[in-house]
Amino acid sequence: MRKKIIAGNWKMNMTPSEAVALVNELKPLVACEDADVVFCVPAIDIIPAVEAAKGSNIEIGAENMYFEEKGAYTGEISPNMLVDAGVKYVIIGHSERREYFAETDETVNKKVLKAFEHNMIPIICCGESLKQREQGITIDWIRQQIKIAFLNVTADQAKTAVIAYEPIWAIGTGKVATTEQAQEVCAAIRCCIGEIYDEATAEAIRIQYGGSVSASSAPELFSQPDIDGGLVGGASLKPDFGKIVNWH
Ligand code: G2H
Repeated sequence: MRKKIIAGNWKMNMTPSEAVALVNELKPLVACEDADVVFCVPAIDIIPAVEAAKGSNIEIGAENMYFEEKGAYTGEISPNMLVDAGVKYVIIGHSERREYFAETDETVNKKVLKAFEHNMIPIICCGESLKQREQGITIDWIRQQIKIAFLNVTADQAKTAVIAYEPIWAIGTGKVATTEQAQEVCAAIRCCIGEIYDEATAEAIRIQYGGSVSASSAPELFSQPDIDGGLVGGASLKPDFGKIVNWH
């Protein structure tokens, strides 16, 4: 039985003082024993958010990370910096990073390997555009993203990973994929992991749905056999996030 994982992705929102206020506001609302609750926050909010979340069930995650250890990479954040700040989860390859910051399947793979090397859990994003969905190549596209993201990742590492399926056309648009569409792709992802590794790895890995998840859409989505929770953007900044975490 896989434990659900509900993660907020704050994106580029919240100053450090706003972050502290939001963690304090949401802390009692997201209390929950049967799901892992993660707030992925902007880099500058990590340290105050970790401090504010102390004593609660909230884990603080990062929204991105560089794949080198240290050096002349102006503006980047290293894995060690995140670990030292108290980060356990890191989002890798969100479609906004792929679109605006030129991330590729190859850089995603490098970051995934680096996250595991530092004992962090990557939340690995994949998803198709509207054009790809209309062309009928969604599953092929996602399978390719997954195969490259997991190159050289061991089965033991893969078992602990989180994959977030986020159809790009559903991100921040208010258009949620239908439950059937989300379940179909999440099942295909699990099948692909089974082909790369084995049945036990496919059964262990957690797969989230992301894209305009709300308190009203969460219960049906999260009840699907292959959907193990959600990566939540806009709604993770509001008290509604408590309802999403406690969806059942
Ligand atoms: C998709 C999601 C969080 P939203 O990007 O990763 O954001 O819920 O606002 O669509």
